[in-house]
Amino acid sequence: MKKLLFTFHISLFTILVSAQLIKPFGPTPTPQQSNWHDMEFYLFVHFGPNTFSDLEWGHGTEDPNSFNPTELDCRQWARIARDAGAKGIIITAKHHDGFCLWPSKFSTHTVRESKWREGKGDVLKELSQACKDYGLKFGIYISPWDRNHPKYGTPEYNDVYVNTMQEAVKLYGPIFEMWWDGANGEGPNGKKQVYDFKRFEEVIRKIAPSAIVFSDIGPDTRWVGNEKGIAGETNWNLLDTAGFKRGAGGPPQDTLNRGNVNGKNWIPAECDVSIRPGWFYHAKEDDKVKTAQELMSLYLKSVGRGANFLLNVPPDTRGLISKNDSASLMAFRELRDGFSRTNLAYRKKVTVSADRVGYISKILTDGVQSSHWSPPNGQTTCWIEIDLETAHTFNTIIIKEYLKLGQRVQSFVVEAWDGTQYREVTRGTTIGRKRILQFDSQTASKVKLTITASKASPVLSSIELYDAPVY
Ligand code: FUL
Repeated sequence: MKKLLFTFHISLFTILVSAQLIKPFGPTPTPQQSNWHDMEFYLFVHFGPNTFSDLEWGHGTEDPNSFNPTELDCRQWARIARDAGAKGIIITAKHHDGFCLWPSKFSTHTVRESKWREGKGDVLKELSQACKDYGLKFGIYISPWDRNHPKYGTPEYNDVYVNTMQEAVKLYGPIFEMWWDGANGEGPNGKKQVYDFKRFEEVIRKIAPSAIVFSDIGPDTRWVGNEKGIAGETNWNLLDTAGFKRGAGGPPQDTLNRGNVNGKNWIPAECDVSIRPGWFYHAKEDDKVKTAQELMSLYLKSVGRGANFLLNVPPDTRGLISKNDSASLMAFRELRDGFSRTNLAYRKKVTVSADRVGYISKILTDGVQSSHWSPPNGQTTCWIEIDLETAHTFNTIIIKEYLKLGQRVQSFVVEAWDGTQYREVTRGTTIGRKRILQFDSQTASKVKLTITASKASPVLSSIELYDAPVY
């Protein structure tokens, strides 16, 4: 027995010392970005004077008294978000009209100037507390473009913007994300603002070091190039930003949609879209709320292409999420849970072209997402076969790349065993954090994934198979 144990220790030792460690390749996510990737899905809330004026872009001249939610209940928003499986909420603390949903010292156009709750109301206070109570992360959108502030269009506005951010983060943080919108129109005095984004970035890093900063070009997450919630089928978490600006001077929209294969920075895409046609609530859109099936289809085109899904759900004039939106969200949750309920590959036998020393391919089907597998050093192609033992019917594959070592895979093919040979069922380009692909239903006892091109040895963390509804 002792001898056996000794031999076991020796072989484990040999494996460990000779394990071919995998060096990171290219840009990699920061720990904050890794945490953010894992959030996958969270809500956006557009709320403010536009909710009451039926506008999408307020003029900044709206009477603060128009802001008057009769039954505001941020706990209802948070409860719905949590029940929908969202991991956080980002709110328009200040939209382009300049109205602040908290009594900011740096503006005279805020909840304090409204009659709502005799000027004592504070939406950010209520929502940040509700998020804590419901285990959600809290984020804020503070529009750089401000159609109300008298200093807009002058260098002093940059001080105002910095002060505003600092105040909101200090009073209601920690935040998981700061949202810098790219829209930049005229100011009240007809001037355009020259934003000091370099300074904004330095400040936000200092006051919210764990926050992800969104804008057209990051620095932490990028706009996906459309407001439809759809990432490119090829989607690199990498982006070149040199020479580009936020807003009009940003990279072409299709570049934002797909990223840059050899991009110098880790700036993954976030897919923002509204559950309704508009970003703000409009009663006339009550019957235009996206269905759970439509949301599922967007989920597959965002999260299923390695991006995050930021879904806007605008509260109504009562200050509540209306019933159509909440019903859709609950049904969406059910469809999502049902989609990946039975993983046919779970704990099934895995055979590979070759293992890297110290890496065991069976982790690919063991359901643990934190482990990873890679072929031997220098091999940029490989195959992985999953033996389902008996014939199973499936139409969906979920593949995950281990991003902490960089995004690598450029193309892959999936095949099913027809009893005599393998036949292609689908193929794809990038994998990224999570790639969900649906294809014609197959009944087969074996499946093979071949990585046909990769920038460096592919590093995968899991392969799952499902017989799922098609959206
Ligand atoms: C855009 C804004 O102009 C819209 O009003 C909305 O906030 C959307 C998320 O971003 O750029």
